[in-house]
Amino acid sequence: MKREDIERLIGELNTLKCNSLKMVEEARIKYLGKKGEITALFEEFRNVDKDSKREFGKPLNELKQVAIAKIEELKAALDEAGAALEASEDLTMPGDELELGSRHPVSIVREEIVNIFRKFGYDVAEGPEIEDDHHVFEALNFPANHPARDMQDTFFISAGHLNPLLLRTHTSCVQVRAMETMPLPIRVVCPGRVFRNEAISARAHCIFHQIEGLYIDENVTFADLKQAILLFAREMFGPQTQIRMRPSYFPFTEPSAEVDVSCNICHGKGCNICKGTGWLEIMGCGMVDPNVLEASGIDSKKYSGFAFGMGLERIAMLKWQVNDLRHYFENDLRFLREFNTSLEV
Ligand code: 2NL
Repeated sequence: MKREDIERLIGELNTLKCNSLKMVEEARIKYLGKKGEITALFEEFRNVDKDSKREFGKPLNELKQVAIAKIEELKAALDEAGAALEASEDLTMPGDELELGSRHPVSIVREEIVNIFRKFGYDVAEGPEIEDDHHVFEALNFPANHPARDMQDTFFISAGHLNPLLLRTHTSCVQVRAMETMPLPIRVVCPGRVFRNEAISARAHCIFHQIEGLYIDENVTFADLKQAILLFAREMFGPQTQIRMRPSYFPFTEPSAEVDVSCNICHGKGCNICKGTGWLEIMGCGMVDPNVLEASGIDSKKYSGFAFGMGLERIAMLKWQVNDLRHYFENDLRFLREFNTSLEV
C-alpha cells in the first residue's frame, strides 16, 4: 500500500466533474463500488502489517469520506439544475401578472397640499393619535363646558382623570406640541387622522383626515393669512381661483374665518357642486388667540400667528365629486382603482 495512491485518488475526486446523474453513478462505482478503487484499497489494508495500519488507517478513512461527500454534492447539484430546467422549459410562457396598487384619494390630496406648503417653506410635523386633554382642548382655549369635551362627541380612553387620554378630535394638538418644542419662528403643517364619536353616514364618519397649518413670528397679520391662503388656493385649484372669507368662530383663533374658493366647475355661474352660489367652502382659519400662544409658553406681546385647518375628505369630494364619505373608508377595490395614478406613464 502506498501513500501516493491515496493522495492521487483525493486529487482525482477533488477535480471530478459530471454532466449527468449517469456519470455520477459511474464515478460512484469506479471509486466506491464492490470492485471500486477505494474498496480495493480497504481490501489491501486488511493485509498490511500492524505498524502500517497505524500509518494508513486515518488517510484511508478520510479518502472514503471525501468520495462519499463528493458523490452526494454532484448528485445534489444536478438534481437542482434539473428541477430548474424543468420549471423554465417553456421560455415563451407569459410572466406572472403583477398586481399594482394605487394611491388612496385622501393620500393624493394630502401629498398635494403638503407639497404646496413645503414650497412655501413650511415643515411637516406628525404627532400621536392618542392624546391628552391638555393638548387637544386645554391648551387650545376650549372652555370647560365645551361640547367637544363631552363623552357624546369625543372618544375618551381614560375618563375621570384631571388630564384624560382620548383620541384626538383635530390635528391642532400636533401644532400645540410644535409650539412647545420648536424654536420660533414656526412654520408647520400637520396632516393626520382624527376621531369623533359620530354615527356613520354619507356626510359624517367617526374617522377622517385633516391638515392644519400654523405660522408664528413677530408682526404676523391677518393680511399675511389672506395672502398665504390665496397663494395656496391658486396652487391647488388653478391660477384663476378667487377666495373670500366669511367671519366665523373657533375657540383657538380670534378673529376667525371660513374660506371659500370660486367654483372652478361653473366659474361663478352657479352649478350643482357649488349649489348655485359660485363658491365652495374649503377651510377654516384665523389669528391664533393670545391665550393659545401663552398656554404653550410663547410671549403674545412679541409674537403673533395665523392658523388654518381643512378636512382632506372634503377637498377630495370637491376634486372628484365623490360625495359619500363612506367610500373613503371601505376600500372597495372598484373605488380605489379609479385613482390608479401609478399606471399613468
Ligand atoms: C377647520 C378649521 C382650524 C385651526 C384650525 C389652530 C391650531 C392652533 C392654534 C390655532 Cl395650534 N388654530 N388651528 C385654526 C382655525 C381653523 O380648522 O375647519 N378644520 C377642518
